[in-house]
Amino acid sequence: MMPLSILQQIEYRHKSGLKSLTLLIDPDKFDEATCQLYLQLNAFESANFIFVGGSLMVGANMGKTIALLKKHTTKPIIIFPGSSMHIDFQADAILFLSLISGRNADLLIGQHVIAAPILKKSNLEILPTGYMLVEGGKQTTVSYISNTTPLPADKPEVAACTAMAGEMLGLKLIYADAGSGAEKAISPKMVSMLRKSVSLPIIIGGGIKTVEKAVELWRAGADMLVIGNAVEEDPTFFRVLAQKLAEINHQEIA
Ligand code: 1GP
Repeated sequence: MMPLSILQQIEYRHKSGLKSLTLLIDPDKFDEATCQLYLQLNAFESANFIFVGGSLMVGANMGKTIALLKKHTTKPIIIFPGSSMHIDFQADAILFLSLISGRNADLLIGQHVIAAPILKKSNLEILPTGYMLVEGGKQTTVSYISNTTPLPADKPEVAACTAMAGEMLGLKLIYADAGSGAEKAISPKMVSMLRKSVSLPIIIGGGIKTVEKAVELWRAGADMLVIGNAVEEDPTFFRVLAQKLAEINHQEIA
């Protein structure tokens, strides 16, 4: 049997009610020592998927980071790009993000046109993703860099309509993000409204710092949670979260 593609894996988990946990690696903050620490703490093996990237990377560390990860884990490595400059052929897949919460044509379609011929020549799996920025209590790097206004946190119906439009346009995943280091994660109310509005897998990230918050979001209907800052601050957090996830998934499939 052919192995499942990454999109098929995400869709399979979504249809089976299996929740997922993704470790976000920021190449600017990742080196050999951090890699060793994460290995000791079993962080890579605790993740279902690994995202690499961010909206602003000051060092040219993408290639080095992916090479290091590839040496130590077989988990799917997915590029989370800030622009068409962040393509690296060593990864397994790339989130082909269209920033559907914004009205910046460059991030809706412009960067994609530049990236398309490069991606066509690569073996990277393309994951067409409707990316929605949601207000998270303070201006995050991504809202500044993208020059877009995030969706209001207290208007879940606007987020729901945006996700619906993304699904109708044929996008395969919806990623709602309060932005890296957000003060407030996306509310369970918004997640549950998204869940009722689309049948696509839903990815949620930004500002998730506690196990309680993560459980709330999974229960509200998120399929995958993306954790970056909280692991950088306390690398043991990821394992604790993964243990909770194992419990939840066991309950779901029992
Ligand atoms: C950011 O969704 C990710 O784009 C993760 O955010 O770093 O706040 O966990 P954090």
